[in-house]
Amino acid sequence: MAAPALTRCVARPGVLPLGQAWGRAARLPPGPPPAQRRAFSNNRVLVELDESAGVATMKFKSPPVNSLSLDFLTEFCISLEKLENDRACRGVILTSAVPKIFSSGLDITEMCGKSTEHYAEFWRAVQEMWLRLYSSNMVTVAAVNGSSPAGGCLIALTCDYRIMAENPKFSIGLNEAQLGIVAPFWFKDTFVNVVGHRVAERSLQLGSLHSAPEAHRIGLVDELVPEEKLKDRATAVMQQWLALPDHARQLTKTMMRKAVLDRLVAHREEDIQYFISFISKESIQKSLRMYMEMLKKKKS
Ligand code: CO8
Repeated sequence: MAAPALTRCVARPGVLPLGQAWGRAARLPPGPPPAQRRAFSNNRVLVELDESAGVATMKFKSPPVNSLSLDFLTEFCISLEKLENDRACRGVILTSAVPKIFSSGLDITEMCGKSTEHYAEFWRAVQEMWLRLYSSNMVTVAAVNGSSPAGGCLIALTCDYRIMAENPKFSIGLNEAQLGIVAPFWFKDTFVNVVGHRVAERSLQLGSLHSAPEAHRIGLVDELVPEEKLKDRATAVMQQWLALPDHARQLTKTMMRKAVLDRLVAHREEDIQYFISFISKESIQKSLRMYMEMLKKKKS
C-alpha cells in the first residue's frame, strides 16, 4: 500500500529550495474528500490529475513537433508549479499528445534573428524549466512516445525514470553538435548523471541521436515497451515509486541532484550571458539557418 504523502514544498520561480524545505512535514487538512479527477489545460500543455492515485499526466500538445518555444516553456512551468503546490499530487507522468514526437527540443526560431533581450528571456525560461523539473518533489516519469532530440531529450533525462516506446524509428539524444552548437554544462551534467561520463562524452561529441533500442542499451532510457503499453507501464512504475515514503525519497533525490542544481543556480546570469554571446555570433546564426533549411528540404 502506498505510504501517505508526508512532505510537500513550494518551488518559487528562481528561488528553488534545493533541499532545505524538502523535509518539512505537512498533512492534508481534514475535510470532505476532493473530486477524484481534475484537468486543466492551456494552449500547449494538457494536465489531468487523478487525485485518488495522486498522479498527474502532463501531455505536450504543441503541434507539429512540440518544440520548446517561450510560450511552451512558460506554460510548462506554470503547470508544473500548480502540481507542485497541489497536495493531491505526488507524481507526474510527462508524455506527448502529438503522434510520433515527444518533443523536438528548443524552438530554433526562438534562437534565430532575435534581439539580445529575447535571447535572455528565452534562455531564462529554458533554465527555469530544467531547475523546476530537476528539483521537483514529485516523482517524475517520462513516457517517451516519439522522437526526442536535444531539449526534448533533456526533459526526459531530467525525470526520475524514462520509459520509451520501442519503435526503432523513434530517436533520442543530445544532438546539439550536429547543429553546430554546444550543449550547456547543465545539459551535460544531467546526461552524465544518467549514462556516465564515457557514454556521455562520445554521444555529445558526435551529437548522436540514438534509436530507441540503442538508447536502452546505453542506459539513456530505463526500459522499452510496446507503444500501446506505455501508459500502463508508466502508471505501474509510478505506483512503485510512490510506495516509498515521500520524505525519504525526496531527501535522497536532493542528495543526488543538489550539486548539479547548485551549479546552475550559482552561475545562472553568467550562463545567460554566455548563451547570448554564443547564439548572437554570425557563424552560429548561419549554422542554425542552414539547419532549419535542411529540415524544410528534407520534407520536399
Ligand atoms: N524548432 C523549430 N521548428 C522545428 C523544430 C525545432 N526544434 N523541429 C522541427 N521544426 C519544424 C520544421 O522546420 C517543420 O516546419 P515547417 O512545417 O514549417 O517546414 C515542422 O517543424 C515539422 O518538422 P518535420 O517536417 O521535420 O517533422 P518530422 O515529423 O519529419 O520530424 C523531428 C520531426 C524528428 C523532430 C524533426 O523535425 C527534427 O529532427 N527536428 C530538429 C530537432 C532538433 O535538432 N532540435 C534541436 C533544437 S536545439 C536544442 O534543443 C538545445 C539547444 C541548446 C543551445 C545551447 C547554445 C549555447
